[in-house]
Amino acid sequence: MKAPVRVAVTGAAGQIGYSLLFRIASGEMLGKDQPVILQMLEIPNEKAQQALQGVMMELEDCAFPLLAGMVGTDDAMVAFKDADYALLVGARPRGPGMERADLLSANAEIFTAQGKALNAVASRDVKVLVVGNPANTNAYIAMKSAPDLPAGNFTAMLRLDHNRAASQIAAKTGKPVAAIRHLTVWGNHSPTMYADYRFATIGGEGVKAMIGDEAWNRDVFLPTVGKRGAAIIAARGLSSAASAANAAIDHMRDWALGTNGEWVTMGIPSDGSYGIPEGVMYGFPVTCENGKYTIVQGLEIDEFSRERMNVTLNELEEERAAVAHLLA
Ligand code: NAX
Repeated sequence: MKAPVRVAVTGAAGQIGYSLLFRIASGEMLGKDQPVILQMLEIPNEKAQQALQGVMMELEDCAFPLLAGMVGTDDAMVAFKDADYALLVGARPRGPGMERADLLSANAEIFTAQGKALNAVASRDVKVLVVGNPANTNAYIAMKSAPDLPAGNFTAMLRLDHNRAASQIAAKTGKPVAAIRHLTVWGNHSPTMYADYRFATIGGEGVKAMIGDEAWNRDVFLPTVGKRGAAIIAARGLSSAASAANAAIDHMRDWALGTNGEWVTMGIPSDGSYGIPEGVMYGFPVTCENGKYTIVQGLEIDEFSRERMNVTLNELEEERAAVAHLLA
């Protein structure tokens, strides 16, 4: 058996946390041979801390063979101590009457503090995934607040959008979702994201040709994927939780254990590829190997795609500008 690794999860008593922690502890994220120590962070509020205690009791009651230890805390310095993986799920939701700028700055405060704590106490190789919204900008803020850690350790979750896109294509083509290769989602985790199946194949056949109908892409596919989060809220009365936790597991598993050449989508700091300015936390197609991701290169960007990629980039630039003064 391997030595245990430390996995920090913030927002541990929330909806996503409840779907996520049990899967991490059962080995679905890092493998059935990898013991984990869960380090869970919640806000210093009696109700939240009590709820966290309840989650920890349930984790205990599962008697997971791979769960080598647990810490529940309201202190980021404790939660992130020597963390090898950090899933930043907790965030400030938009309250009644709250403007977008207020939401950005409330979250900037959280992710500045958490970035600093990671910088101070986490493993130098910590792999960070930001799930809490606005995920890309929160990840950017955490990255900027952790100057002693490699910027590439910070990522944002686009995987739910990727998985949603894959399922829509499977339904449209009548093919199994597992057979879809080379799909990606560019940009921000928001309705502006650009899900792109131009390079996707199923059984070696091009998905674009299989679907054939350009209008479906623009009029059905992109709005369906972009507004899927809102559709879930309308149907369930609550935001996506199990599917978000599942996407977080997929993201971390693939980053840690590799994708065998398959493309996945990760929000990562741009290296300038595809004309996306360096440092912007943007969804790219990547492959993962030996714990590292690499952007898929050489894809042709047509006019429609460039336009879509710019719309989502502009939104990210606006978000970045709105929090710039807080990072100075
Ligand atoms: P919940 O409100 O159920 O849970 C969030 C938990 O985080 C709460 O228990 C809260 O006390 C805690 N929290 C808040 N601030 C914290 C802080 N500074 N430190 C530690 N804990 C803190 O929300 P849930 O449904 O679990 O969603 C969590 C976040 O994921 C939200 O920001 C949500 O918008 C975002 N999502 C992101 C998705 C993505 O694809 N990137 C999809 C799903 C989800 O909407």
